Amino acid sequence: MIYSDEELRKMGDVNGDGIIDTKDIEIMKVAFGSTPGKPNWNPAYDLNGDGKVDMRDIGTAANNYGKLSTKYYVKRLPSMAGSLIFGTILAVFSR
Ligand SMILES: [Ca+2]
Ligand SMILES: [Ca+2]
Repeated sequence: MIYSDEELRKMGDVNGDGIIDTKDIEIMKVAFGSTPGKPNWNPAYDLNGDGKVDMRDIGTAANNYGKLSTKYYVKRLPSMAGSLIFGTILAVFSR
């Protein structure tokens, strides 16, 4: 199962690199307990949108650990396959 970047962000990919891993959980730990107005507050880390970053948000990221978005695959496509796809897209749009 591959998710869109937007879906994955809501599931815990707070740094937006296309995978939910320890980096995301570390970022959220720094913001733990934050609420709007606090210096470490970032609404992107409040996954359930209840106005604070707590165990429920970090739990969501932990439950989704290892899930990937399309971005993760695009970044890792071999350059040849990448340019082939890019060339195809260009060809379609330049018609
Ligand atoms: Ca991530
Ligand atoms: Ca929350």
